[in-house]
Amino acid sequence: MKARVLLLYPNSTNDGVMPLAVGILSTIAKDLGCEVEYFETTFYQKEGSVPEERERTGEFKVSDREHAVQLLPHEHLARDLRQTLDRFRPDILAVTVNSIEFEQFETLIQALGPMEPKPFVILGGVHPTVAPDAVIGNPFVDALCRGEGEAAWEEFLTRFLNQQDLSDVQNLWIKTADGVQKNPIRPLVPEDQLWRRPLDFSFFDERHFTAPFDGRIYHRGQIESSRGCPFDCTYCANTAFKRTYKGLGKFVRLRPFANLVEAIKKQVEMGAEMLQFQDECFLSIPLHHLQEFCRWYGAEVQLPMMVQTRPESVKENRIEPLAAMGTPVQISCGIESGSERILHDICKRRTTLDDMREAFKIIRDFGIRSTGYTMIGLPTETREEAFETIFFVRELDLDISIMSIFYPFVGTPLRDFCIREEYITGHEKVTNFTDPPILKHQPMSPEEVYNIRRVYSLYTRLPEAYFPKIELCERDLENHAELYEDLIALMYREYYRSWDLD
Ligand code: B12
Ligand code: SF4
Repeated sequence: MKARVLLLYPNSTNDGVMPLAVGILSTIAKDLGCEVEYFETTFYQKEGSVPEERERTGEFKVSDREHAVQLLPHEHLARDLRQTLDRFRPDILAVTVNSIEFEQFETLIQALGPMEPKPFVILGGVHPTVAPDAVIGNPFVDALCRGEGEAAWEEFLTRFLNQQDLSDVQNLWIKTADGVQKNPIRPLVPEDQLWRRPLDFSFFDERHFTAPFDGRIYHRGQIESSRGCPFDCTYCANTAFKRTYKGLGKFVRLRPFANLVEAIKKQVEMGAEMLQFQDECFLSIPLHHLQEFCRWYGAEVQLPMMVQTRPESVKENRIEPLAAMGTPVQISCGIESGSERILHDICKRRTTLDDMREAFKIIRDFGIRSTGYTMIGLPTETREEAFETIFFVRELDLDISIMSIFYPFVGTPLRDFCIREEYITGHEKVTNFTDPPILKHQPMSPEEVYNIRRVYSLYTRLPEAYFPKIELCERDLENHAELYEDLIALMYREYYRSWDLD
């Protein structure tokens, strides 16, 4: 049998990304002889896109994104998907979703109305992994894949094409005449096999590489050099993945060097001007691998690169090889909070504020650009503690810092805590990192949390003499819109360091 597969990515933002899952699923399906098409919601206008909100609030420098990517009217979205379905008539609709995107998917499917003939609908990604009951509960969904898809998708498709029984494919939850068959998860794919197939990037055009960054538009490539994170933060989905995969093999896997080199070369051929590494903790890889990578990258590639890592992994001997490449590097670290109580009692981080001071000092001393991620609205957090975060960030002298409003993702220990303490019911909508918080009964009201985030860039960058004016904007932005714009303009003019890539 031949099969037509429609890959669907219900992106919640207007920023073009190339979900690696799409490239992986497509390669496998094409290798098995399937006809594959791709539909995504990215370039349809939508409310509440986080990167745009961060530009409005002075955390990201405004780029000419509207010029770079023409957005289609939101009303066309369901119509265009319907047309694609009617024209392509897929046998399988394969959807990749994080939590927020699952809600987009449900809304979209409702807007579509009945589908004849209905394709076999299978969902995979973070949300089906951490919240399988909610996903399989959707009447439109036939199956879901928990955890990694490389081997499960291949086995599912092979059986589908051969019209064999699908009910016991490992990793899959699948609806059968006898109810939902919940199959166990197979062992993790070992690192020497995980990246063996090159990804199919054929669906991604210029818009997907378009990255508004630091006031300019770049052609940005995305790359995975390792998978999995060794830490267990209480607010992170990674903790749920690790629980799911307990006893099923090595969780943190390192991409073999030769394979990584080929993947980077491909990005360069596709015109990348900078590379964003998707790894959650780039510097946790063994030192000799890092040194080997830096020697090669510094000599052969030299494109600006952006990595994320934990402050604990920042050590002089790991930053030195990066700096020695002589190519611009940006390192982003999760700070989360400047309050020791929140950091230790709520986030269960073992790191201290002094450790983070040291980490960012090392980054700065080596002339590397730094980004710090913080959160506000964590359970039990007070206004004083939120300001401890603000003052901590001021002290660190970061190049970029963004603040996100805490949302308790399914599968995380902090969500269980919030439900136990009745801060949430567990039935709230998934929100974006810049939306008002969902937690009830907190020392700070939802408005206060929301308002502080909107002026975070001003509180963290402008001299303290401006605090009374910033507070006016914080408490009543609607009536101080002009002052707010002036302060943001002042901040960019006098107190912002652009990344000089020329
Ligand atoms: C890189 C990254 C980003 C990048 C790129 C995202 C992208 N869409 O490509 C950027 C910076 C844009 C980003 C943004 C956001 N991210 Co992010 N991101 C990641 C990160 C670090 C890696 C993702 C990745 O590429 N993994 C590698 C790929 C191959 O894995 P995968 O997508 O899971 O796919 C595998 C399986 O899930 C499965 N699979 C996936 N889909 C399907 C479909 C089918 C049919 C099948 C069979 C299998 C299958 O097979 C794949 C291969 O094994 C993850 C952390 C993580 N460990 O997942 C967070 C993560 C996914 N992000 C997260 C969040 C919250 C966000 C934001 C919502 C934050 C925000 N509010 O701004 C936004 C969402 C906006 C958006 N458009 O995506 C959370 C999601 C939590 C949740 N429960 O939903 C994660 C898990 C981080 C965390 N630790 O909490 N992100
Ligand atoms: S270090 Fe980052 S990816 Fe790893 S568990 Fe903590 S928050 Fe999640």
